[in-house]
Amino acid sequence: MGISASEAIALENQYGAHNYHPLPVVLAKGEGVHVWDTEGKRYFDFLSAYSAVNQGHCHPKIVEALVEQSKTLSLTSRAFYNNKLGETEQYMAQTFGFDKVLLMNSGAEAVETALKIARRWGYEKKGISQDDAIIVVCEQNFHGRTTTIISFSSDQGARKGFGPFTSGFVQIPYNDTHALEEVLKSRPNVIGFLVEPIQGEAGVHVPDEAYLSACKSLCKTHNVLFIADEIQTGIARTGKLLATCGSCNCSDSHCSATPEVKPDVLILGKAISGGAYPVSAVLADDAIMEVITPGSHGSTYGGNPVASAVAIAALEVVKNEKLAENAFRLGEHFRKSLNEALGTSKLVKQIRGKGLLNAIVIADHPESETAWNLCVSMMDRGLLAKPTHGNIIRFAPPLVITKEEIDSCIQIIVDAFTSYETDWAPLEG
Ligand code: IF1
Repeated sequence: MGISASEAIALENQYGAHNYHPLPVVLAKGEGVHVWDTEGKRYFDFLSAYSAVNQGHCHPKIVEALVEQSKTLSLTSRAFYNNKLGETEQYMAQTFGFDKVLLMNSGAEAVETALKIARRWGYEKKGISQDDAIIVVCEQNFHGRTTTIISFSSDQGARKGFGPFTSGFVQIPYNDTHALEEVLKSRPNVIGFLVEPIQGEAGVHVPDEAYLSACKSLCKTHNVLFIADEIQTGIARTGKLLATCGSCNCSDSHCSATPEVKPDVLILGKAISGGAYPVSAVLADDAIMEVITPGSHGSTYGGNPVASAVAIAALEVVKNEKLAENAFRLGEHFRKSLNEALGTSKLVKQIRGKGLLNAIVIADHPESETAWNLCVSMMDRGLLAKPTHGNIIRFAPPLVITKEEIDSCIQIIVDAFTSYETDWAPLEG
């Protein structure tokens, strides 16, 4: 018998920094779309570790790659070549349609890497004077938690007390091509536009259909790099291999691969390794990636043999199990079913999303406990989801979920909302 839930929570409380406020559940096992707590209760996981476990928990093919490579050669550093990195770089470059790949570990590291590449490109290729480069970002962005990245965050909770901040960033409203055009016209030193194809953390904000292609063409007109952060939206989450789905080579029949939306710089993370090992990547063509020269960037673990083996296995699962097509089909079904069942509920302000990245906006104040209480109620019924920004509940199951399983989950969600609504009133003010 392992540690009890209360013991696990007490230990984290005493010995761990308090940088999260988890739901009161202690998980001990994961398999596919399910996780089990320390008492053996089973849940549907509707967070997927923030879309890192798209392939399902502990996917056997990914675990096998992790174990076998770990027993053979785990870490060499890049001071020497190894027999796994080159084939992984080739596999990723060809899968996503770019010349070059730079492997890192966390998503934030990959974002930082992309910013450095963009800045150096701005000085060496666009001719901006040193240290004058500007990168445009969107309000309500989430790109990670390093000091430079929070320097351009609009979330005071992520910034407070962490200054001084890095300069060289300008914020514009999301989903506003006019705002982007204005800043590109007025600021000649802009060298990049960093954007999430869907703003995940902000609450699953899906932009207008033409937004990304309009941004791409504005960037082209003004010789600015279009930098897509697909750390959360990538790897089949939104129903296509990439939410930008430029000239990628995915086999999905519905993929409207439109080359004009191909980013100049693509940032991946999370599900690129299926939740088994931290892997992130920056992809770009030679004319951009060649600004990176020996000694100008690196990482102890970046692109190590285990990361390489796990990433290939994880991407193979996405392709072989047609996860993008499943996400597309079941995402449509999920939103349609919830709208039919909860569209008139007083509790629901909006149901939105793309593929299996969805959210319900609760018709209550962000300061209210309603979203949290609904998540506790769903937890009691066997489904784990978490609120973001107070009144928005994100629903993002592993993409291996079946129609039968998602129908069971829809029932759990509807039951929780329906029973909660009977004696609920919105927070005053
Ligand atoms: C937390 C959020 C999600 C990301 C995008 C970069 C990163 C993330 C679009 C950085 C990471 C994670 C981080 C985690 C919670 C989670 C999250 F709520 F914070 F924003 F998913 F929405 N770009 N997102 O979503 O990647 O360095 O974490 O590997 O920090 O609480 P990372």
